[in-house]
Amino acid sequence: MAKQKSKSNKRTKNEASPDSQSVSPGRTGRAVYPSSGSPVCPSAPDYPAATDVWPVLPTSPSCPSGWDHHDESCYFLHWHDKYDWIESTAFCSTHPHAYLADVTDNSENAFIKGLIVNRFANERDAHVWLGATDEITEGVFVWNVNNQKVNYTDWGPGEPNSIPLNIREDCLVYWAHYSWKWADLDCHQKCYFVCEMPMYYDSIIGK
Ligand SMILES: [Ca+2]
Ligand SMILES: [Ca+2]
Repeated sequence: MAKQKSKSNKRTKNEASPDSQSVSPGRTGRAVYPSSGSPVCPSAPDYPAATDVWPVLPTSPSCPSGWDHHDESCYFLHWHDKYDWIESTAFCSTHPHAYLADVTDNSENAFIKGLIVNRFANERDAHVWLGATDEITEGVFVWNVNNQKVNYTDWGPGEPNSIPLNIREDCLVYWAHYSWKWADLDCHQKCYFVCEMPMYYDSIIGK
């Protein structure tokens, strides 16, 4: 019985299907699903114009408004209010993928210094936090974002000096007094700070 039923439903190669008219690619851009066989995609000219349907992605990565671009990162110099190091770290983290900045080479250091000098040209004693501390092991500074040891450095004269002076200065800062070279400083001091985020996330997520 089963064999006979199957045979009765089978069409010959040249027999027209009731759905044969809808098998041809449609003009709506959608694949057409016939009652049997594989769906058929429309030919290329039937696709809508890119600007009509597809999301427009940036042609090159960019930074959010108010952030400055260098290399593959975006930077935000927080200059309105001063916060201690922990508060500054938390503030940066409120923006997706951002963190208190790490500085890994001379190019990045020079760029951030440029932001600072531009903003604080008349400041003589201001500090700007960076995201490193030697709180775990005295004298060994580590970037907070990835626990990497601080290799590139730009210490001011005599810095870091918490060990020779036997004072508690565990957090990394730019200091105007040293023409914005680095110093270690008491983490509880209130300072300006710089956040950093990878430019990649801005372009993909759009935040
Ligand atoms: Ca960095
Ligand atoms: Ca110091």
